[in-house]
Amino acid sequence: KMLARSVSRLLARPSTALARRALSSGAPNITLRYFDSRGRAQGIRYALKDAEVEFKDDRVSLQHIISGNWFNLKADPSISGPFGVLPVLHWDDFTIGQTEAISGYLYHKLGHAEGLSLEDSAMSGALVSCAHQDVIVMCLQVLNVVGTAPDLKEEQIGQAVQSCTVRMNGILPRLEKLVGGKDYFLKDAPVMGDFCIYDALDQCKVILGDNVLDAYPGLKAFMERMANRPNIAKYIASGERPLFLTGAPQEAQILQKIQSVPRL
Ligand SMILES: N[C@@H](CCC(=O)N[C@@H](CS)C(=O)NCC(=O)O)C(=O)O
Repeated sequence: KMLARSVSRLLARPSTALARRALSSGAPNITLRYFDSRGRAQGIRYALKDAEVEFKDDRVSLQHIISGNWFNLKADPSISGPFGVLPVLHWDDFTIGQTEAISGYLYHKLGHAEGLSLEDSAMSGALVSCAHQDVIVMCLQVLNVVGTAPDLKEEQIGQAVQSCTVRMNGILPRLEKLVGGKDYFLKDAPVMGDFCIYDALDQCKVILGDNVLDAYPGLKAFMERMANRPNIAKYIASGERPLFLTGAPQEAQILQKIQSVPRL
């Protein structure tokens, strides 16, 4: 009898402990840390904002980069995470670095996997990868090239823009086909892949101009649908979203240069 009682007490323990934890913990404590720019973090910010999840949008200011103090912050793993680079996500006691891993983690934490197969989840990961590796990194590179060589000739800037255009001409028809006539890429609500593609194409529009999606009606409708989601629209209208794509102090001038060169 005693054995039976202690077994049942033992079995009861986890559920009581879980219930207690659920009652006392309430909302998770979430911090997303990045620089004060869109860069690699904006798709993640959109996903959190869209889900109305409370989180601290901790942005390391441009001042820390200009003064060199970033290197002190970088040396502290509680700030720069396990890889010493940003973005970093803290979810309660768990800390994770690397954009795509953060995106994958949030895909599960925010319930995006609901109703989707393992294959769909792989596709969301592929969209996240395309957004960051193929589109955003390339956009940031154009800004870097033009920004770090101040006396670049107009023709060289034109070439950088042109090679970005050529790469995008390879990517956009594929994305158009993948979104097809659907509201979102994978289901009737956006998942991490949608948030990251939305941001990547938005960053691309800043570099190549608003008309870059003109030949792609499916993507154009997708972009509008994302921008009109109530929590995203509210977030953009609030002015809380970082103004710039990079941490470059002269980004406004760099963009002006890029926009003023004649297109090849
Ligand atoms: N593979 C990493 C790259 C992260 C990365 O390079 N982050 C940059 C900002 S976009 C950074 O932290 N730069 C500062 C440094 O390297 O010290 C990821 O995808 O998260």
